[in-house]
Amino acid sequence: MEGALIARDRVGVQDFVLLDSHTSETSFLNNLRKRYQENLIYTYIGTLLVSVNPYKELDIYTVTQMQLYRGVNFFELPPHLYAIADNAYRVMCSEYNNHFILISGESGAGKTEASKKILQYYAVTCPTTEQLQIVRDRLLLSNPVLEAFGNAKTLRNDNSSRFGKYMDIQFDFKGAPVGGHILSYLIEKSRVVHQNHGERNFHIFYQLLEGGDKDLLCWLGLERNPQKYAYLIQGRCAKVFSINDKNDWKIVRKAFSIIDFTEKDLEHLFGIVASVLHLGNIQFEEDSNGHAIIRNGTQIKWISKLLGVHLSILQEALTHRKIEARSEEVLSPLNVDLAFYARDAVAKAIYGRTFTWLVNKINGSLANKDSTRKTVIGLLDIYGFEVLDTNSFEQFCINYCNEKLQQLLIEMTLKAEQEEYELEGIEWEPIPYFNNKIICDLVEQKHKGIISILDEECLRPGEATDLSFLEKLEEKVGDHAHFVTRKLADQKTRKSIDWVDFRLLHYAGEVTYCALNKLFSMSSQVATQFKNSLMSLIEILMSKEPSYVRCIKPNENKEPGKFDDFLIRHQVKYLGLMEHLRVRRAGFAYRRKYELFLQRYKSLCPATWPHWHGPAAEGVERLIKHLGYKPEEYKLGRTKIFIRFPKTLFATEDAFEIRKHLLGMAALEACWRGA
Ligand code: AOV
Ligand code: MG
Repeated sequence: MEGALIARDRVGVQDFVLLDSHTSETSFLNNLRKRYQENLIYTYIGTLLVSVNPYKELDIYTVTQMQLYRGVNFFELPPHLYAIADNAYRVMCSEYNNHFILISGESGAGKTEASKKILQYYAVTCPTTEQLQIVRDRLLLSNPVLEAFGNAKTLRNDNSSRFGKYMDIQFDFKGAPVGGHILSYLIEKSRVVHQNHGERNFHIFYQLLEGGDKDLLCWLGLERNPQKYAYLIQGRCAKVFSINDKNDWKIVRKAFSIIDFTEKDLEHLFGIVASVLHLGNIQFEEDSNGHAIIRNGTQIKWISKLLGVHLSILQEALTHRKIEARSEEVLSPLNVDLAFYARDAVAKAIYGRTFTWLVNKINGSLANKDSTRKTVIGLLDIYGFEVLDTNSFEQFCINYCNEKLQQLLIEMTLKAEQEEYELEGIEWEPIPYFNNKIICDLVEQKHKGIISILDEECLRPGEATDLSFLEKLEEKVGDHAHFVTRKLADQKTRKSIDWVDFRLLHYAGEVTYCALNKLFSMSSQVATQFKNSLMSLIEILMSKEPSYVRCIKPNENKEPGKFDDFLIRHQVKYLGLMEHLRVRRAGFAYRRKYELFLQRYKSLCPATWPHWHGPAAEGVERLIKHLGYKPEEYKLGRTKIFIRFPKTLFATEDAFEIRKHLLGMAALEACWRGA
C-alpha cells in the first residue's frame, strides 16, 4: 500500500479522474508534469487520451507492446494510444458499428505521429491473410507518399502536415483490414512558391534532388543542388539536420511501387515536380512596350517537354491574360509584375491538382471492390492550429478547421453528455464550459459570416479592394465579441493592429490575419468549398462512435524533456480539458440501452436467462441486483442504465466471458446478437 502511494507520488495518476477531489488546474498540471518526467506521456481523462509530445524515441511502440494491449480491458494497462485503438476496434467487432478517432492539438503536438502509430497497431494486430497483406502494406505506405507531397518543415514542426487528412480503414466481418479511403483537405499551395524564413517547400522537391539517380535528374533537366532553385531557397534552410532526404526518397520510391504506380505514372509525376522547379526559375523582362517577355528560353523548353505542352501555349499563358470583350476572348499582354504572379499561379495550380490526383490514385489502390458490408475506423489528422508572424488565407482556413473540430468535440462530449443526463432524467449539476460555436458562426454563417462576405467581395472583381472588404466586415460583424479591426481595436483591446488587418479571437488564441489582397488572390469560392467539405466531414464523423486523443506540445523548441508550464497550461485551458474532467468525474463512464445491456448479460442471472418476457428496464434491475451492484455504482435512466465506474462494468464483462466459455461461445454470441 505504502509502495503504491510512493509510486503514485512519483509518477502521478494514470487517469485524471482519480486525482483528489476539487481538482485545480495546478494539480492537473502537476500530474501531467510528473508523468512526463518519467516518460509517461499518456494519461486518461476517462476514455479520452491526453498525450504530451516526448520529442524523443520511447520504447513503447514495439510489437510486444502492441500484443500486450490486444483484447485487454481499457484500464488494466498504462494509458496508451494502443488502448484507444484496441477499444475502438473491439467495440466495432462486437457491435458491428463504425468508429472514428479524432486526434487534435496544435501544430507540432504529435497528431500525425499518433495517427501513424494507430495505423501500425491495426496493421500488426488485426487478423490478416496472405491475400490481404498487400492491402495492409498499401495502407501503411500511403503515409510516406502523402507526407512527401503534403508535409514540409515549418518553424513549429520539421514534418508539418500542410493538408488535412481523414482516412477510413475498412474491416470485414472477421475484423481484417480489407481496404481504405482517404479524404484530403485544402493543401497549402502558397508554400510551392513562397516559404517564410526558416521553412521549406514540400519534402518531395528536396528528396528528388538528394535521392534521385543521375539519369533521372538528367532526364528532368535538374541539378542536384537545391540552391539552384528559386522555389526552394526562400526560407534559407534547404538542408535540415533532422531530415534525411536521401533516405526518405528511397522509402517513397519503394512505397510508390507497392501502391501500384507504374513507371509511366512516375515519369509524369516527377516531370510535374521538376516543371514546378523550372517554373520558379523563369525570369521576365520588359520589352520596348513595357510588356513582359521571358528572359531565357531554357526553363520553358524543359517545362514544355516534361508537361507535353506546346512551347507557344506556355509562353502565352505566362505573359498574357485572356479577357472577354463583347463576348470575344482577347489576349492582353501582362507587365512584368503580373507575369511573375501568373507564373506562381500556374505553379500552385499544377501542384494542387497533382496532389489531388495522387490522393485519387492511392484511393484506387486501397479500394476494396467486394460489396459485402464493412465496418470502418476513421482516423482524422489535420493541420494543427497555428499563429505565424504573417497569417494569410491559408492560416485562416487551418484555424477555422481546428475551430470546427473543437466544436464537434464539444457537441459530442460536453454538450451531448449533459443533455443526455437531462433527457434520461438523471439528476445533474450542469458544468459550465466555453462553447466556441459563436466563433464558428462568425466565420461560416450564411450572409453574415466572414466567408460569405469574402465571397460577395470576390464577385466584384475590379471594384472590391482589401479596404472595401474590411469595411464590409466592420459593418456586418464589427460588434462581434471575437472580431477586431484597427477601427475597433481601441475599444476592444489595446494591442496595436494595422489598417489592413483583422483579428479573430479563436478558441486557442488571438490571430491577426493580414495581407488581405492575398485573400482576394485566391480564386473565389475556395473558402466556401472548404467550408462545405468540412461540413460533410463533420456529418461523416457524427454518424460514427468517437474516440479522442488530445495532443499537447510541451515547448516551442522541439526539445525532449522540457515541460513549459505556461505553454501547457494554455493548451489545457483552451482544449477544455478541465471541463472535460469535471463532466467525467460527475458523470458516468458507461451507458447502454436497457435492451442491449440485457441482451448481452442476461445469461448471468437465473431470472433473465434464457428468456425475459417483461420490460427490459425491469430485467436489467433484476440482473444488476443479482450481480450485487451497489447504489452508488449506477443510475437508471428512462431508457438506459448508467454505470459510474469502469471497474463495475469490467467485473460484469469478466463474468460474461467466463459464462461464455462455460456455455459454449457460439451459442452465446448468437444469442446476444439477437440471432
Ligand atoms: P503534428 O502533426 O501535431 O503537427 P507531429 O506528429 O508531426 O505533429 O509531431 C512533430 C514531431 O514531434 C515529430 O516529427 C516527432 O519528432 C515528434 N513526436 C511526436 N510524437 C512523438 C512520439 N510519440 N514519440 C516520439 N516523437 C514524437 V502539424 O502536422 O504541424 O499540426 O500541421
Ligand atoms: Mg501533422
